[in-house]
Amino acid sequence: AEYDLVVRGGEVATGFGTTRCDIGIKGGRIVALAENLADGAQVLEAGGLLVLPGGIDSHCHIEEPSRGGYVGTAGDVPVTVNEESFVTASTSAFAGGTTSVVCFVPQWKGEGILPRIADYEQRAAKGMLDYSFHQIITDPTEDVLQREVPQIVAKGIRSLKVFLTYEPLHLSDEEYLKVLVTARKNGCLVTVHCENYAAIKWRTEALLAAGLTAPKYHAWSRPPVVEREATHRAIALAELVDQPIQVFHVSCAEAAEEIARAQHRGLKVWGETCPQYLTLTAADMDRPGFGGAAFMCSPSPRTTEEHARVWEMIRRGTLDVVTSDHCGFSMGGEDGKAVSGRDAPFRDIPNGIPGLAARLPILFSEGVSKGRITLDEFVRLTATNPARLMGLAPRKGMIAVGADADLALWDPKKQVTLTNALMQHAIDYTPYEGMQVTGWPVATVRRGAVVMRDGKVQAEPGTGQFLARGPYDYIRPRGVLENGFDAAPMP
Ligand code: DUC
Ligand code: ZN
Ligand code: ZN
Ligand code: ZN
Repeated sequence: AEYDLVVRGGEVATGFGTTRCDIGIKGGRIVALAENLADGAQVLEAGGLLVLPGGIDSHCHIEEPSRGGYVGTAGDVPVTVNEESFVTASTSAFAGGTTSVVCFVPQWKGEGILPRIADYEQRAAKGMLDYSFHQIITDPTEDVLQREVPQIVAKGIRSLKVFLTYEPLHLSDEEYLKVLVTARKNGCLVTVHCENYAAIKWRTEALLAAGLTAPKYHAWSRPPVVEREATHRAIALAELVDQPIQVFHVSCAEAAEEIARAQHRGLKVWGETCPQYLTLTAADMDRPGFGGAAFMCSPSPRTTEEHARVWEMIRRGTLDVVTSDHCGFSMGGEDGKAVSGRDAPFRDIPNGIPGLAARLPILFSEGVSKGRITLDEFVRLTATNPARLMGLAPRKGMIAVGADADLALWDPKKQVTLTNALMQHAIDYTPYEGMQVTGWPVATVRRGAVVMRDGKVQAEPGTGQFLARGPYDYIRPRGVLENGFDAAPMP
């Protein structure tokens, strides 16, 4: 046969508009887009279905080793590894129509980055998803910045991730500036978790001193103002250095407005949000006992009024990427949410929720099915834009001749009630249990292989590929410098 696989008769949402055609696939790539293609060795009938680029989830925490990573407590915390492995994450992602991820390599204070990356490369290679990495920087020593960062860039890692909060992870302004300068010199994007460390610490201590320790006080410890302030500061320092950044997981309009202002001034600043900031609220954390921990992530879920404002920021294009920030901790067991006990104060409960499989169905249902965004916008938010911003395009994130044949076949009418079983992840719950969605992935194709059909995932562990990223235009500095003085000259 001329093709290994033909996807026939679907409504194809390419990332640049929608058209009805067949897709011819050979050697893992798309080689033809036309009507009435000849048969392939294998045929997927897509009549009545949408055909989308496989989802790109450019922000997820998978099998991430950490030392007290996502709790607010200082001091000696045992080393744990995120229980979502690359194999379970791949299964979950394929079940939800996602085919590539960008996940995180940690750095522990007092150590370099190269030893961790060697470990993490081995872990990731065991999965089925295609993957790239963001390198977290928590200890920007001269050796890390001058010697190690150029080496990870040479490996094809083009994004550095920094935290402006979390006890063992946060950077001072001085440290953040150093990372921005290093990124500029080496041609990397900087991604930023924007919340004010000192403000959250002060409020948390006051809450705990007042006996307000239940999960719902997590939201009280970090209101929108701490996110807005850190977003403003992250942008201002990036402007000073002339370094492109992406602000991660924007939860509220006032933070998004900082991004909009920066974009209006022509800065290379992008904003991401996640389904939790469109569907979950602080009230979800307000339930008896430990139950509220299931919804605890940072930034905190807000209110239904805020959801509408975040949608508006998506509609305006201020927020142009939607990721899961998948960071799962099981409710049961001893290493998950209850690592410090089931009556631990909110400060000691790990932050993060699982969402790899739920991301596309929730955004499609809340967005396209409910008429808030178009199908085209949905594809750009979940695949095309993240692929372009992360330097994975045109290989990933679009349906085009020459691109990898990564596809999600989507039934736009199918009504599904979300359950944990449907998520097919390693975590023992989903925060979206019982949510009704309209629209569901019925098949997933990764580089031409049908890896999911009707919910059944079939892929050999170890078949995921590392996606090396070269230099790319998106993240080139603007060349606009205060006083015309280049304090961070590029080689
Ligand atoms: N927020 C979370 O909720 N989990 C992981 C890291 C983060 O920033
Ligand atoms: Zn974060
Ligand atoms: Zn401001
Ligand atoms: Zn995250």
